[in-house]
Amino acid sequence: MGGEFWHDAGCAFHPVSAPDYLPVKQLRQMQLHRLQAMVTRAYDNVPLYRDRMKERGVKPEDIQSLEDIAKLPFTVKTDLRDTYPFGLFASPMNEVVRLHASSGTTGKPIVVAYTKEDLDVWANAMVRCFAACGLDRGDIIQNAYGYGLFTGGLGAHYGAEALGATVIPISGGNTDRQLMIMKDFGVTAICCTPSYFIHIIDHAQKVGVDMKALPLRVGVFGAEPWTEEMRKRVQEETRIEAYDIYGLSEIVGPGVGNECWAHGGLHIFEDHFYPEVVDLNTLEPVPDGEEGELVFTTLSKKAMPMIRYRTRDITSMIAEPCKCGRTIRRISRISRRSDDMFIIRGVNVYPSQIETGLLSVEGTLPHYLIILTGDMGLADIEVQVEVTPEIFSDKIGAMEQLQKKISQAIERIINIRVKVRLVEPNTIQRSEGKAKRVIDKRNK
Ligand code: DLL
Repeated sequence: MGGEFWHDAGCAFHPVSAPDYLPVKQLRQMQLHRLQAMVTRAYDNVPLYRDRMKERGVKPEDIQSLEDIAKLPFTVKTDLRDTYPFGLFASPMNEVVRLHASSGTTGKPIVVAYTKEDLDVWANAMVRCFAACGLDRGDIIQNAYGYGLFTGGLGAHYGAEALGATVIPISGGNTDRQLMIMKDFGVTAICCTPSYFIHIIDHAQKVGVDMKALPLRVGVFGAEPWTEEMRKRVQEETRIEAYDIYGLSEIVGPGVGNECWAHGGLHIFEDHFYPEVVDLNTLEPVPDGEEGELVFTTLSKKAMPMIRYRTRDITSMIAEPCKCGRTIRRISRISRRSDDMFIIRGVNVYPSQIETGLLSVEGTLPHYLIILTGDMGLADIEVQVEVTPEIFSDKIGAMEQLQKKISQAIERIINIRVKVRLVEPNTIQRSEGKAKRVIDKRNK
């Protein structure tokens, strides 16, 4: 990746990142103190937490070690819905300075709250993300995450400012203007969803902007799953080093974790967000290296503490120390959510597996849509894939061959045959934020 060089040159260390490198013993002590204070606060101020803890016969003073976290009840998304809008707040409204909400596909959104101190914690975590991406003062960061109720825009914005970089609050969309500003302002880093960046690359090709001629050198991509194959494509088409950033509204927004130059998983800013990985069925902790559901407990948040929040994201904890020297733990890249999964002829399938198969075939584009039809138990799956204009206008033979190759590549991964349909360029809807990859038309 070439990152090692400038790390050695000392550029990647930012003073705000000091907690990333704490001796582990000290880090654990800090986490325990913060956990105890947070649990007390949650118990005293949030009826849902108090009732759940009483049901389990746990009191705040029972938390004497980090392992005691297992005594605490889990929290799930429906708890936020059921207490809509402000039922999980632990601070009085006159201390809440910001609200965000996640759109959600059905019904009411979930609402999250921040005190002034919470915003500082968030900015701190985001500075550490940017520093891990090798960014600093002097960088010009184009922030194309959506501004508004979504946490991406403002989260990255205040982090970039706190870093001392120059931030361009462009938000998502208007790709022509994105490219113009990128070129004219000498942008060195872009923040957006990976799917939107792919769209930017496509558009640049169409309008004759040479991405490789731009000073753009870092991409901070997250808010949706993306694959190593996608990283390869992005890095081939541009001069960008692509970093994975992870987060979720319930915990803070972007900035819960980030890759460093070693690109070997995401470091979790665990002095603020305590991670556990639990078995999907038993909810018991799994050993390092084993996959399970990621669970977070916030350690510093005042307005809306989260106790053992079940993210639905699937990952594993990486036990080995990172080459970068950070002592905060890493999780493996999040390629899927437990609720993303669909079952086709008895086989569990995740959209990211389809992406991996598809992009392993040369000549494909990362524009695809998975369409599920039929009855729940006997569903059919069709993958629509956009092809380049050259291939599309070519003889039928080339199309057929490509179709077969893609179908075989996907089958090698998921062990079942899927129908692949090649579609004309620009027919699959582009996203400015999170891409929609699956259309579920199954009879329920
Ligand atoms: O997506 C916050 C965010 C903004 C993260 C910008 C990164 C960059 P939500 O809208 O609440 O918050 O969605 C959170 O998105 O539980 C994951 O399923 C997914 N997700 C976020 N980052 C990644 C990532 C923001 N790097 C949900 N890889 C999470 C895979 C991701 N999935």
